[in-house]
Amino acid sequence: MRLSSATDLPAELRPGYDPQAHGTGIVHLGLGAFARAHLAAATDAALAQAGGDWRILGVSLRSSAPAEELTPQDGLYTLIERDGTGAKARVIGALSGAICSAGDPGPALAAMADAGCRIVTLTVTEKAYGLNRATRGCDPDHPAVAADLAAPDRPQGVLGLIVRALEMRRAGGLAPFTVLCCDNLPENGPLLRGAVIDFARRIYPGLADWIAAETSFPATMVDRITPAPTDATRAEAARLTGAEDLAAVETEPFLQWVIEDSFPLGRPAWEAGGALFVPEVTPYEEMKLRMLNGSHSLLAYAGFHAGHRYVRDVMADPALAALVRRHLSAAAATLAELPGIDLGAYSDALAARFGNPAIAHETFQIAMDGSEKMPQRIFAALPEARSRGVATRSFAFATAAWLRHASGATHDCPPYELRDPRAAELTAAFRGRDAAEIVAAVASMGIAPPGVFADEGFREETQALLADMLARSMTDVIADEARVAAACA
Ligand code: CS2
Repeated sequence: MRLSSATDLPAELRPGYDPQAHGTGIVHLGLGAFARAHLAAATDAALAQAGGDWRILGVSLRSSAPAEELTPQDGLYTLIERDGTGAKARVIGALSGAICSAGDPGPALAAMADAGCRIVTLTVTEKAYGLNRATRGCDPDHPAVAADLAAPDRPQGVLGLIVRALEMRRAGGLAPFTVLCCDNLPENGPLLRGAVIDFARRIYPGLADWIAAETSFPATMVDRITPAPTDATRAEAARLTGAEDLAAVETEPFLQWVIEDSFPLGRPAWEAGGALFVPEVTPYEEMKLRMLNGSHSLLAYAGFHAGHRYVRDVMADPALAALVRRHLSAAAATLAELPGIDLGAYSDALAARFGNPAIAHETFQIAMDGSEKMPQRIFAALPEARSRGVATRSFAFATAAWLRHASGATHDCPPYELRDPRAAELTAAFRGRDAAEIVAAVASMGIAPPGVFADEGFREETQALLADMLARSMTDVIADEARVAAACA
């Protein structure tokens, strides 16, 4: 039997409210596993505690699979939380529907332009936005941005959809919705704001001023480790609920969400789901991006190339676990103090979360899109590392491991295809060159701010480590590096 509102679920699995009694107040762009494990889970808790018309219409930008999976289930799906002590499930009722905007953006635009829609949330991954981080505007050469600038009334991409929907609201005399970016970008709200206004200015100049004056783009820090669901996820959901569920997701018990409280049209009581509302998100965001995501990228590149498929396997390898610990300490030393947060305890909690034996999180998944991830995770920490006298070696190690991944070298890992929006340029940087030339070629791509590779000490450390990683097996390089780390500790 397929999961749906007609399924006779035991009380402890059912949403703690009647989903049909709540209207839709949120349109979400990017209906992947993360949104289902994080935003929708927190919204579910808010609906159960405080009610309101805050259900979510989920929109996939490219794939029709989520809508095909969720629609026959009335938007319901099983959320499984797992750790070493076992698995806990509940059925989430926060999704009021699921659609795909590819081919026909009309229904998504209509939902965003509807008076009931008060927030548009996004989890579309870093590369989907079409941001120009240097100008803090949009990137007119990004494929979706270019297509949407040419045909703004049939948008395919994030900026095009938001701007078109805001134009429809303005024309209809409605206030703008709040735009809540939930991707791991630095200063994600302000960055998206700049790109949306820049995009609007190129096609509807009057609208750009209206957006700048009226639309809120709160910054957020989002955190929940969520692997891509597999057949094992669906089998476990069926075992736990007794119903077939093609949209089930599994995740860790931990959830963190820090949000700037700026919602002119209101918001769900997300506190009920664990959200923390603060006036200034940046310090939390830097902590999470540099410590969690920075260590994740380091361990994903080094771990994948040492033959470890999952993050938990990396943490079971003592040499690699020591390098993760070194990185957590180095990253912590670059951060501003945050009242109430003990970075030592945060590091311990991260190491334990990475080691969660019940979560099969693939290193290859985290290794994707490095050109979009490295800047905020690794490079952003360098100025503070320098000004505070923090050793930069771990950042150089992470950078070299990323480049080793970009090189396609497969000494001790399975063959793979480099997944990165700049894969072709990265691959070209490796043609018949030594480590110094490779680093120079990558430095000229503008992925890192100019100061990063202009720092001679950092560049030399990176080059030397890369030369070693290209010449030897990653396992041997890691073993030696763990000795270096132990000697310096
Ligand atoms: C990971 C993140 O895939 C990745 O790059 O580092 O998705 C990470 O699992 C989340 O940010 C955790 O909150």
